Amino acid sequence: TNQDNAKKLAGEASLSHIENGMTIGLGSGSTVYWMIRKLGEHVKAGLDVKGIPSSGQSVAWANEYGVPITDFSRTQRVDVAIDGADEVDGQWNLIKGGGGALVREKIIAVTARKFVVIVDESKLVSRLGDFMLPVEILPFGREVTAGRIAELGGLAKLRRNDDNGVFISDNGNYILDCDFGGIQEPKALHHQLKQLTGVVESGLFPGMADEVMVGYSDRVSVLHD
Ligand code: DER
Repeated sequence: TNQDNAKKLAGEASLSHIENGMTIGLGSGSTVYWMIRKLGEHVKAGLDVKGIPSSGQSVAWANEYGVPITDFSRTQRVDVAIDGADEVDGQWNLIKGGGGALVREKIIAVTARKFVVIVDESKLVSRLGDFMLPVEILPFGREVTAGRIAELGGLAKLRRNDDNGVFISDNGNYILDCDFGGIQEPKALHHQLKQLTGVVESGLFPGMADEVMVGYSDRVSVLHD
């Protein structure tokens, strides 16, 4: 489809940020898929890079396409992190977490010297919030944590997986998908959420993207750098 092609174009274009010897933060999701797949081709052609994966999914793709993986016990330097997003607003604030990997994605993104976001055009919004806001929380006391989020104006729904069991993140936590309506002040809301006892991390990535590469059906444009 056009959207798949747009994701492929954006994913592959992001390799322009990758040089020999780099450690790459590997994000998660179907746009990152195309980046990892293309990166594997460059590794086969001799490129020397290592990836730090943000999810089991990105580990699997790195293995499938031949991208060597490393971890923070071996290096604490991430030259560039490349990841997708669910929404990008006009100030390049993001909502992430649709794939449930937001905590590790954010640890990688805040560590990286450069954070590059790859999206298809459908992710561009004038205001964040049409997409639910994923918030990772500790399982203990989830009901009272959801109550504290409700006091901030977010209607929280416990994420379940396909067989209706409770979704468990790679970190052993739960995810609440929260409906705050439109989010005018993403940075402020993120900090309010982070203060709540029981909240691990929010899917708001305010002002973190160094570059946003947007795929359209026939081209890629760099919206911010
Ligand atoms: O879960 C995430 O944050 C992913 O990056 C996700 O938001 C991107 O999804 P997509 O590339 O499959 O659209």
